[in-house]
Amino acid sequence: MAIHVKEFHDTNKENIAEMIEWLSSFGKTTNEGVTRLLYSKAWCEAQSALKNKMKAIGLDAYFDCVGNLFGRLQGTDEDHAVILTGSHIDTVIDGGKYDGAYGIVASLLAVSRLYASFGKPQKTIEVVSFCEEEGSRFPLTFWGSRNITGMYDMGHIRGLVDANGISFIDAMKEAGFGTEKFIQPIRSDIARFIEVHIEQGMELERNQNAVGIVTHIVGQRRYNIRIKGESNHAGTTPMTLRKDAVVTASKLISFLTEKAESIDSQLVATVGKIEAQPNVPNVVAGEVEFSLDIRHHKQHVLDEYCMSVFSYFEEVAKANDLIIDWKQWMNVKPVAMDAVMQSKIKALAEQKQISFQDIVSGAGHDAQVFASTLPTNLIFVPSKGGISHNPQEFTSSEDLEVGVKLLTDVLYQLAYE
Ligand code: HGY
Ligand code: MN
Ligand code: MN
Repeated sequence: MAIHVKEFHDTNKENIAEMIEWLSSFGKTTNEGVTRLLYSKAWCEAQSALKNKMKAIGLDAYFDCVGNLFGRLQGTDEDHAVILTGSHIDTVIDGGKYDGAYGIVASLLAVSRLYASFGKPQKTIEVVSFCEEEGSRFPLTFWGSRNITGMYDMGHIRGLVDANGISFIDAMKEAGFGTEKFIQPIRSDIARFIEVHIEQGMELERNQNAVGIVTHIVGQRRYNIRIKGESNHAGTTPMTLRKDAVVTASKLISFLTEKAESIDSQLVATVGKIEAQPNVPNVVAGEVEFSLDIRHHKQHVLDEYCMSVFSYFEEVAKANDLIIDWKQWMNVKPVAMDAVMQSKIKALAEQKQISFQDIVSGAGHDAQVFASTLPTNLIFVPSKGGISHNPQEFTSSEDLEVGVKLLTDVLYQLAYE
């Protein structure tokens, strides 16, 4: 089937790399990273600057009441459901310039090129800047996309506070959201979602492919684990009489790490955050709290791993007369991307001589929230050295531009043909 691909003249003076630099200026850290946490000052400034950018392109820009930002290019067929494209505006603490931001900027550029080259589409396209995906400020992820799909509402944030004790609801109100001033977030008029994102791994670079067409996104489970032992004097408490929460934590962390390595080579388990109390050198730690992030693209592997880890935790607690409890605060199932569209994207890539491969996403994405309810696709561009969630995160402007070009072709096919 001959693919109908039209050349687009790029009317944008700005290019993708300049736009990435511009967006990364909101929340820039001292070591060239980016910290843009939900409802923070940098977040507010970035969202309002993007709204102006959307208006400048000629899109109808608007917020919903949780702070998702949309730029709408109305189609001539008013009744057809919306083709949604975009990514998240929030970042991890001291993260990179591209995670999330690239997907938003690439979608803006693609839509502005299409509008400049072909005018109004048949089907409405909306560019979205999701308010939050990472779970970096509050212990809750996908706040933006899960509100749009109706998986979350205001009830899910009750009692949540950030590291400074600021409540989720107060932070939202402080940023001007959470009020009837804006439309409700839940949507039933979306036909499909497509996201471009940096790979955040090193497969594309290693295989020298320009894009990754994602087949599945891994399932993810995140926990907070708390160990309650007994604080005591470091000098006068014999080793055999201690209830040392740090020693216990080290046992649990060694077990869960070895178990992950032995159970399946593609399973990953990460303890990224750990706090000891009272956290002073001459006191046996009475309490330790640590995070656990577990990922795999098969549900039964996640189930098997969690079962063995938590039964081990129970054994250790019993044998050492300690309290070990855990709270799951994230549970996202592994999902498959839309296979029909995957093959169309491959055909477009071939047509444009863009090297591509299938790829499983080890990172979580808003695309996995939509994939459980509507046809969804995710396209990766390479990350230099596979580095991400780090100020060193980098993708060349050539690689960024390939992703924009492919997204433009895909949106043309979806909304103009
Ligand atoms: O943690 C992740 O997988 C994503 O970057 N939020
Ligand atoms: Mn991320
Ligand atoms: Mn991301």
